[in-house]
Amino acid sequence: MENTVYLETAVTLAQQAGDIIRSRFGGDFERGFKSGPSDLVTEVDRQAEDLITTGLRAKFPAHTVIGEENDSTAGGQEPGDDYTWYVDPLDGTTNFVYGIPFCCVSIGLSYHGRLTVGVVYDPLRRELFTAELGRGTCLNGRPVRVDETRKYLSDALLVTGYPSDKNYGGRLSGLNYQKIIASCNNLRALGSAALELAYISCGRLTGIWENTLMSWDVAAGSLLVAEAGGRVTDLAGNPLELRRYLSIAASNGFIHNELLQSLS
Ligand code: 2AM
Ligand code: CA
Repeated sequence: MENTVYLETAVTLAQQAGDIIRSRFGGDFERGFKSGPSDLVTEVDRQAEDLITTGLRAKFPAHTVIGEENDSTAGGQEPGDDYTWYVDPLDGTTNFVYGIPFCCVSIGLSYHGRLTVGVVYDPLRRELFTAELGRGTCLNGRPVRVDETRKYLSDALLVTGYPSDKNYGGRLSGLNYQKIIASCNNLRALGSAALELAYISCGRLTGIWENTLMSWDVAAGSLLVAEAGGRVTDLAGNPLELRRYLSIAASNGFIHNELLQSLS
């Protein structure tokens, strides 16, 4: 019951932040760099995050709020004992800056380290993905499931991404892309991990892996996948831990072991 209040708040704030993103998409905005020239941030990221974190802190003052652009510990902050919010105000910033319409707002909530609420909102298509622990995943209010027709990696449409923080690019070198591409149906890199996870939850994509993401990139999306009947682990097959530079594999479940094997 209480989770419903949290979900409703997250939905309202995600939609308000999404309104800002939609109104600024394709226009002029101030931009800057974080770890280097590929690691972009804009005034829109900051405005959207301020709106969400201010709204969450006003409504739930005892909760911890971890946001991408105000993260004083660079993702190293420990989750609060009780409720911790993970906010990515604009996931897919590079797409946004280049005018590619694939980005979203992502808001997740954990309680004692367990994800309980997830919201991913694509403001450009007005697609709202929501999940509550134990109550399934919805797209614009209608229940969705992962793709249960593709049972083998050879049928799977996979997606991955590349770190914009070049210090972590070395993590890609252990992967045999040729082997992975040969073993699946095809591979995409769409540029927003949160929205890619949402696409797995409604069956548009079959599986994802990445190995340099932050908690706010995956918190909401991983609950969407799990609640839609899919499976989420790290690349070693262990339960996902929301920490900095995490690795993630998420899928419809059927292909999961094959996916992990092809990445090892
Ligand atoms: P962003 O758009 O908010 O930066 C692309 O594959 C995905 O990786 C996007 O979700 C992107 O989030 C994320 N990403 C890229 N570089 C990152 C970094 N240095 N830290 C955390 N997430 C990153
Ligand atoms: Ca992000």
